[in-house]
Amino acid sequence: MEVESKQPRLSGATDAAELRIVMIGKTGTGKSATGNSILGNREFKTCLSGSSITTACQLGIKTRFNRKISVVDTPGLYDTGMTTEQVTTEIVKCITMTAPGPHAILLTVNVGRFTDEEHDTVKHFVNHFGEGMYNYLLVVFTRADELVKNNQNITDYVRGCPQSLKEILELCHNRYIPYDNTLSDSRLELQVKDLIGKVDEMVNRNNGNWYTNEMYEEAKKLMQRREEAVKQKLKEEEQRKVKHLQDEFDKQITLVEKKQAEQLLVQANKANEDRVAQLQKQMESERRLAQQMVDMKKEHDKALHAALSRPVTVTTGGGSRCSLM
Ligand SMILES: Nc1nc2c(ncn2[C@@H]2O[C@H](COP(=O)(O)OP(=O)(O)OP(=O)(O)O)[C@@H](O)[C@H]2O)c(=O)[nH]1
Ligand SMILES: [Mg+2]
Repeated sequence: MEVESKQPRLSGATDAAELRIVMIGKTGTGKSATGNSILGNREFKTCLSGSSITTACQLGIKTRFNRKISVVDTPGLYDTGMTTEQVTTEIVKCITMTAPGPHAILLTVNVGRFTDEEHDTVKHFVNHFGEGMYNYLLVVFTRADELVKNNQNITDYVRGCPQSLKEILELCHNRYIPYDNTLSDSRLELQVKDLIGKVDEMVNRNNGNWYTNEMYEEAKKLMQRREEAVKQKLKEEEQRKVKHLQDEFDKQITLVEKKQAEQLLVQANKANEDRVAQLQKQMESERRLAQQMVDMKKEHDKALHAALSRPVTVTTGGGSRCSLM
């Protein structure tokens, strides 16, 4: 994705007096209002409604406190009516709009409940801008007036804030500032000076360096590599699932085939047994028949023998009888 902007760019002057700031955060957390207070005029549109007002990056430049201050206001994430991808494409423009890069990335967070969406917002930016962005991050706790109303101070608030927020604060070296956009002009100006002081401390810590386009390109490559790795992992998982299903299917088929073969064997055995029984029956009846014939032959022979052994009496003409032996 090529980073480009139709907005006017800074001349590229990078003297110490210059300060380039990018506002990021969830929708409605006060990015535009805070950007306006830093510039000291109503450069960006803000609104009371919960839905997103800022839909495109906008650059405001003002010379204030002897500094050339440029602020890029960005669209918020969530409740924007735009997809996260669309918002990200737009937000990425903030880097070229602050060319050669922003000294500070101000993350606005409303004091109060730090939601999962707020946490995801930060993670989303870190995914796109890389872990290196923490070096340039300052958390601006907007709606600090509510802390005052609740007799709370920022230290207590941070001490009691969710672990996910504490982790973010730790990663950006505990750089945060309470911020009240409802203050009167004079007090607002003092607050802006405090904020700029914090930003300057951060710039010093970064040896005067700023977040650069190269860092972004590096983060983009890293993200692409991560996405590729995730895609590859998903693909491998999918292939593993398909293979597992195929193996299961083959196993079932083998089982069915084995069962069928067993059934056929049982049937064949049964048919064999029937056939053997039938043959045995047939052989038995044939044996009985043969026995009968033997018996009959015996009877016949016996009768013949008896007949032959009886003396034959022949009556002669004289009335005498003689026996033939
Ligand atoms: N009470 C109070 N209200 C604030 C403060 N900061 C901002 N607001 C209000 O919160 C609302 C949202 O502020 P915006 O500056 O428009 O918020 P945003 O982050 O730019 O919102 P999107 O452009 O929609 O992403 C507005 O009504 C502001 O007046 C603050 O410190 N205290
Ligand atoms: Mg806005």
